[in-house]
Amino acid sequence: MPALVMGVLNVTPDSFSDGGRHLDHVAAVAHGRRLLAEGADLIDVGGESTRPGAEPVPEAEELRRVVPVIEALAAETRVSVDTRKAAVAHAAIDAGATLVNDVSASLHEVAAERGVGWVAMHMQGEPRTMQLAPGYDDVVAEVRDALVAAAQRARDAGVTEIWIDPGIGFGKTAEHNWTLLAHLDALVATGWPVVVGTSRKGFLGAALAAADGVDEPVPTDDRLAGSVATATWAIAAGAGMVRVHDVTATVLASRLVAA
Ligand code: PMM
Repeated sequence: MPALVMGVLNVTPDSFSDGGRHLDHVAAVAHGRRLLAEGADLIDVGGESTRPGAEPVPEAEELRRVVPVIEALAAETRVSVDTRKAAVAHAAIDAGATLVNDVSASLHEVAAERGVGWVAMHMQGEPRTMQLAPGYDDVVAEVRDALVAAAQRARDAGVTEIWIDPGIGFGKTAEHNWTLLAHLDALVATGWPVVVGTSRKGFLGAALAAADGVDEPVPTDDRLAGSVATATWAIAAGAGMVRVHDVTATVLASRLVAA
């Protein structure tokens, strides 16, 4: 079976005009439907940016952003909620989400209590400061061991659908990211299903620029080739799901790898 493609739907001020207003919801739902039409298997709805340096979003604001969008899309497809807050996860599940995509890898009890799936993503530190000085002795072993421990905790708590994700760009240098991608087999070998998110991330902008011999990172919108190449790489290494903005090309890549 081809790897699943999770389409990214960020309902944040920098993605639409001002997350949380009715028009933003209409635009967000329309974008989610577009990702579905492009072949996404599920839509990942998030209301708090976790980009390096991002400030935390208050709970009420995050709820206002994501709940109406999840309600609309969950009637049409599987929806995951990208959140670090238990209350937001609960409200998202009430609205129809069936997967908690948890970049803090701390919400397994919510997933257990509500009988939904859980993605445990690895992050060193927290978004506001995580890129200041990431450090590991052995990034592959440390990320793998932390994820296996998290997955076991979730299984023991009663969660039946558990994914692990190396958290590309979350408290990692570009070299850490490339090393993790080069050794994804170590995560796949744990037996837990693996999710990978490289889409449009900064390390691709830098690598694509270096390949072109320029200093300035390639802008976000011009990272399609790098996003699809690394998603294809991850799927070929055994990832069961990739989290992407560019759904059409990634779905084709996923089918090609399966073929
Ligand atoms: N990356 C971002 C947000 N959520 N969730 C998972 N499971 N894995 C990721 O790699 C991941 C994530 C940041 O990317 P964005 O700002 O483009 O959404």
